[in-house]
Amino acid sequence: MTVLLTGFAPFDGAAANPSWQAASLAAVRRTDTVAVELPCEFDASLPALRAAILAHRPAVVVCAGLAGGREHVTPERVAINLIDARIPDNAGAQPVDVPVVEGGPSAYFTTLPVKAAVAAIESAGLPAAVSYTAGTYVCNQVFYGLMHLIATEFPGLRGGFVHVPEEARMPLDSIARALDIVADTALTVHEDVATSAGTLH
Ligand code: PCA
Repeated sequence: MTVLLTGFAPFDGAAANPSWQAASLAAVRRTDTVAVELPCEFDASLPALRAAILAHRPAVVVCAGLAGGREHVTPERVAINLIDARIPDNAGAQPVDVPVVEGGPSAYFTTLPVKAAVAAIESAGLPAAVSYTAGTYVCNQVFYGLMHLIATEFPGLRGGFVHVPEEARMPLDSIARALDIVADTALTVHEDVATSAGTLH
């Protein structure tokens, strides 16, 4: 397998998580991709991700998560070494102001070509934007943990994170197509495009 796609289990009382539904849909449509569901639990998420990387030895890892309220598919650029959980995870843990990795760097940048991915998703007629925050919950933890695994154990692996909208805002089929495009872009574009995708606040 060349690509590992992950999505999350439902959390916060929801019945489903479109990140997992779309990741599994994208994987069945591709011949080079395996999809793995990660638990929405601070203690279990990164061991599950590491086990999946060891089991499948992918060239590219794209982790996806739900960002309720976002209207775009948003490839994330920056992972921060901070957990500040606003709600408990699925195991009841709610860590506040702790690092993802004790002693790790403050942040990591994605190694996915996020601007090229956004351009390609838009070319397919779907809304996309680069995001500069993955939050401070399990998604950012997994994103940071993935980049730390790449930095310390899996050099050469390309990886990053994509937040996706709720199904009410974007059909699962479209979310799956967007993840498919992110995977293809990661496999084919080795240097990101230099156009601006920055924000002003
Ligand atoms: N979204 C949450 C965690 C799991 C998910 O799909 C987040 O953005 O942190």
